[in-house]
Amino acid sequence: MTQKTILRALAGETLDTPPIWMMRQAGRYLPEYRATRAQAGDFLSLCYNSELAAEVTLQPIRRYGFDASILFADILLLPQALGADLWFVTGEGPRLSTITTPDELKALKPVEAIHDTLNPIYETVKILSRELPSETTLIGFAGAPWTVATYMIAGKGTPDQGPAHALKDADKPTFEALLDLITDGTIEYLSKQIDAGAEVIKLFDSWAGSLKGDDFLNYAVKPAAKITAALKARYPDTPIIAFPRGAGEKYVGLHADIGADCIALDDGVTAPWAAAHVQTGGCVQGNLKSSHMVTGGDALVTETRAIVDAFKGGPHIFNLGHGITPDADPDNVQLMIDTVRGA
Ligand code: 1CP
Repeated sequence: MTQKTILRALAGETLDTPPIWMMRQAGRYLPEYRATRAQAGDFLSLCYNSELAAEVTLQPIRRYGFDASILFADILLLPQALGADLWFVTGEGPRLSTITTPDELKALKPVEAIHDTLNPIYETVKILSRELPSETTLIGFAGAPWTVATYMIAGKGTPDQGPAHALKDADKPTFEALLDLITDGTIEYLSKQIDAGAEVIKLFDSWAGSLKGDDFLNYAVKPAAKITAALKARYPDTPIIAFPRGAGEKYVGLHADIGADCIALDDGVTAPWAAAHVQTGGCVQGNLKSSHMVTGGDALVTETRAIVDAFKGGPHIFNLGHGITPDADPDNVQLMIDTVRGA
């Protein structure tokens, strides 16, 4: 049976044309997303409305024919399922009740309870596995424990993850117990996504870059490795993409250290460097600056071709180095796709 292109790349195959999808491909830059989000009421209602969440997941597939779709949800639903309060402030972003003391940690729910909240997400996955075109791969995801912990500790997004670093330094046992709880919850959450039909899993460690020295090993690499080991034991055939954003030189060796089939690259490394030092370990994905989706033009075409060229000697999935932003022009996405497929 001919496999889907994304699965072939994740299995280590070098393809003539890299398969392509885009981080945050369902989102505010698309008018059809804004319409469905308005219909749902607010962002969280959209996440928990399985029919509408499936609809916005399908929108970029219909418009562009990407090779993969990513479940529409958010990394902050797991903290909510563990008992944290979660809401979104328009124009500012997420807010959560904070976990910084042993008592607050103890008040969270046990891992087994998360499915009560997260069942609609599994339902979205089931709808998608029925409705996606047969050539499109369905990616499930979660936040990596450190990144999720930074939001649970600070109660919001922070530029330097200061509150999480402060708890790590002031009360390591509480910090590490929180990370362990998130790790165990993530394993159960992702297992249910795979049971429901997710074919690939991606772990987003958006704030891994602020972990220095041994902290990177202990709080980015080890929790991710624990999650991949647990998932591989249960689902040996489900590929895993790890995205330790901002890892820089520490990207080297991560396929093996995390046990991931693919490492996603931000735009802080050059493609030729990553081809020589990271792609040697397995499939890579990412690297194009998201700002090209705003500015477009010759620079987009030149940079897209350069990335395709740099990674042509090994397994590669074309993607951005981070999520597309709401001010992006949908026509620039089409230009990127045409450039990759026509290159
Ligand atoms: O107003 C809106 O419609 C909300 C904007 C939005 C969207 C479209 C948020 C709020 N989350 C999402 C969806 C989302 N989030 C997806 C869905 C699928 C897709 O990619 O198409 C995914 C994979 C995420 C993952 C996510 N959420 C991450 C990791 C990836 C990354 O971008 O670094 C993070 C850090 C979040 C937290 C979050 N959720 C939303 C916002 C604005 C934020 C960032 C907050 C901050 O600035 O720290």
